[in-house]
Amino acid sequence: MKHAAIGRGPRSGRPDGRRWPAEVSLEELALLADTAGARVVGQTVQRLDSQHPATYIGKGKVEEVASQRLELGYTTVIFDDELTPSQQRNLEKALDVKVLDRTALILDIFAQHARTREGRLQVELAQHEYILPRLRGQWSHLERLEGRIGTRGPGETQLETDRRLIRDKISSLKRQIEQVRKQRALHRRQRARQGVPVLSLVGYTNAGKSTLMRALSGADVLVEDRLFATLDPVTRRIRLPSGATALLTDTVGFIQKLPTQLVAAFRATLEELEEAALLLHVVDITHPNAEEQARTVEETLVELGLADRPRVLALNKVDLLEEEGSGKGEEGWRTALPAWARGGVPVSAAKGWGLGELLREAERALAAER
Ligand SMILES: Nc1nc2c(ncn2[C@@H]2O[C@H](COP(=O)(O)OP(=O)(O)OP(=O)(O)O)[C@@H](O)[C@H]2O)c(=O)[nH]1
Ligand SMILES: [Mg+2]
Repeated sequence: MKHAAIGRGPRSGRPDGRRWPAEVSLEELALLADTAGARVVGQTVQRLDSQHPATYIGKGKVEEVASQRLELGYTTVIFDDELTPSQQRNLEKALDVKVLDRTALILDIFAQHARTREGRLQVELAQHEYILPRLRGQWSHLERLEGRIGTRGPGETQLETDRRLIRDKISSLKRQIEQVRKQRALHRRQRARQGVPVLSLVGYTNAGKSTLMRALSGADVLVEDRLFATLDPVTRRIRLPSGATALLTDTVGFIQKLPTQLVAAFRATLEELEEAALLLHVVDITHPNAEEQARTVEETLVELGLADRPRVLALNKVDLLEEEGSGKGEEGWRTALPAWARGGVPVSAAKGWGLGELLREAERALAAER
């Protein structure tokens, strides 16, 4: 599959548009496309004060993209934002290729990667909710959807039948997810009774949460240089420096412009964070947008109602800083840390550096909370 990616300029009216230059966000979209198995053959940005109601980008831009079709040979165009169903339809008509938005792309990645039953249920729900307003009796572009098994009701068109089937499916998925949530809530209460504090790893996708999970607990979790490697939560028992035990959980990473449908769908999983006595916020301190990523995570935590939770900032991948610092050693990169990150604990999950200090800091924060 070949993709062209399109982003909108910084005057986009989105609250995070200022901090995330369109080009940076577009690079991230390219990584997402790569994770989904596509090859990016071209990118373009248009600076607009507001999106075009019918086609998101302006008419001239649509023509420009259409005119590059032969040269680039793209088969799909991905927009770095959420498109309305009618914008998507109009663009597909005008460009005569499949048009996806950021939400559809992330949904696709999640569908490919979710392994556990509840993970799959949550993705399926988000997919069905995404597709419902976009249904128009033609091909539906998330093909995993179990098409038209349709026993058509009296006087129903195929489209109405499809809509009804999808609504039924959504209700059934919601019921199943509700059961999962109840089970999880029960487990949480049981664990809370045991009085073992839960430390939850949170952070931007690819920050190194699973690597840290591995380093701290020995858990054989998946680590990959890829966005959204982890979707299903994992919990392991660890020992704190004082000798006390704690539970450590690893879960799905956050990303800017995380589709609202996914936040809602992943509630059952993200609710695991509710029992966290402490959040270990993992930042890839070597990433050019580390600060924006950290802020996105903080904002997502606020949205999830976790603003008050004590947290420790783990500044991960400092081994890479040391390499860059060409032998100046620890002092070299310590002083190179940006001001916003000064309160954090420098660690290297890959090399096992700073883990003792991180856990000591975690215990201090836990004690202060009590
Ligand atoms: N150099 C270096 N690389 C690291 C370190 N920690 C993690 N990585 C690499 O960063 C990439 C992402 O690591 P993961 O542990 O999968 O990151 P994650 O936060 O769990 O990512 P998602 O589950 O995809 O959200 C992998 O290629 C890791 O090998 C570190 O301390 N140093
Ligand atoms: Mg992970």
